[in-house]
Amino acid sequence: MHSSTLFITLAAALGFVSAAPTDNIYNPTKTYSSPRTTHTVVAGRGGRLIFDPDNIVAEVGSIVEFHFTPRNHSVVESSFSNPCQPKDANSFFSGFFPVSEGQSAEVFQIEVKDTRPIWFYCAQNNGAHCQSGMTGVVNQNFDNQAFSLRAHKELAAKVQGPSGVQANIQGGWRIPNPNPLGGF
Ligand SMILES: [Cu+2]
Repeated sequence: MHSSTLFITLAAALGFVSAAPTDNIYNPTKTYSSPRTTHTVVAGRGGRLIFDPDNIVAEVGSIVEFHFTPRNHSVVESSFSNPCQPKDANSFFSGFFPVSEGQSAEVFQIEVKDTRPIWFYCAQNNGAHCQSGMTGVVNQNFDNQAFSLRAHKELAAKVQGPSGVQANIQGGWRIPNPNPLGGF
């Protein structure tokens, strides 16, 4: 064992130093050592009940940024097998974005924290958006078609009753659109 490592190990064992804080909280004001990739998703593009794209491949550490076009869309994290409902109490929720034309002044960003699939839907019940096709996934398991986005959409189409929402906006960052002139 290297002597400095031994010292740290001994010091830690004796309570002289605490474990280094883990940096797993996104801080937009912080400078990261490498640029973060941002994947843009448009909710309701062309007036359709879709996320475009709805099947996203994103590396760990990248950002998925949702933009919202007319109607009153949202995005909520769900699970493969229980579409149109939040996965759990910690599932991200963007809130709703009433938009009459163009796109929302704010966007909702989430961070891809690991390689597991992230399922999501729009919780707008006026028009049954989730059941009508507003579902999507980040990092689908392409090796197992039993858990494909297509299979998820088939499950979602069968959901009876309203889609679930969260009580609060959470699990991401609702911020002014960083590229308002991007257009769609
Ligand atoms: Cu919607």
